[in-house]
Amino acid sequence: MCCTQFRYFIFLSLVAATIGSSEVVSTTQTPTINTEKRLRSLELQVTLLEEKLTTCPKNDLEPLHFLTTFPRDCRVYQEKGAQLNGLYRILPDPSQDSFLVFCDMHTRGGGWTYLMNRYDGSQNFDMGWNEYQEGFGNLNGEFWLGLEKMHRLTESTQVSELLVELVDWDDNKVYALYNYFKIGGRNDGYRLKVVGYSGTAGDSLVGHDGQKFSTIDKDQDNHNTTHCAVAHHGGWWYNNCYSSKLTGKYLKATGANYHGIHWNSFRPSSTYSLKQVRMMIRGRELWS
Ligand SMILES: [Ca+2]
Repeated sequence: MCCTQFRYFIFLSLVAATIGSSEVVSTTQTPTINTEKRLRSLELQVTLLEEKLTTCPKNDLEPLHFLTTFPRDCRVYQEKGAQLNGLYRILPDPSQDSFLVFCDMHTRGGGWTYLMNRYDGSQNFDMGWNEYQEGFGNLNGEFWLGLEKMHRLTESTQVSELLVELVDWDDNKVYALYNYFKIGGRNDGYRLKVVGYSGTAGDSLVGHDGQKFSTIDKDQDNHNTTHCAVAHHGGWWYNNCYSSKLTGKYLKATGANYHGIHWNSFRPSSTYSLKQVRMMIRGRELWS
């Protein structure tokens, strides 16, 4: 079914939802349970149709800006009933443009927005500042979402938790969960704020707490004599230099010292490079 038809269905669903709302107002002062169910069902249908629309070519999506709003993040989509992993259009900040993200609706309760994903080495991560700022790769494959979007995502909620999932070449799977994660703005060098570790991977990220982001063409690390991103590959919140680095070269288990994908508390060897890594966040309000 083509995108135009989906748009038409969305329009009809919105009209139906509007009619349902009018009935609530005109027939009773307090909505009945059936009316609420009907509205929720229509809302879900609209959400699912919007989800299918995200697979349309970008040019075909532009006219959809007439839609008043998109959910803030993947967690809100999940609350509206979305159950499928895949691409969703979100709007963390209504004063700026919406954008696509990959949502995971199953892992550890679901509602996760991916920040990065690597599993086969198909995407080069030896990128400069502009690329790390704006994002690169394929959202349905390997990618880096981009520092600006990470900032907007973590600014839009009071609290974001971060989940890091790691797999080594023996297929051992571990995770690190942080109950507070935030990325500062452009003028603050996309500074990392991360605390509250739990999990099975060991904590190799809190040592980077408070650091600005560095790339091969921008040294904002804490090492006086080394440009860490040049020495070790991949942009990261380098300190002096790192205890984790998920943007290194994809080396298939072993390679040159300190060049690979590392999470030291999981696989400490400086020559060992991980097989699969991904980072995802989930927003929540302080009172939830
Ligand atoms: Ca330096």
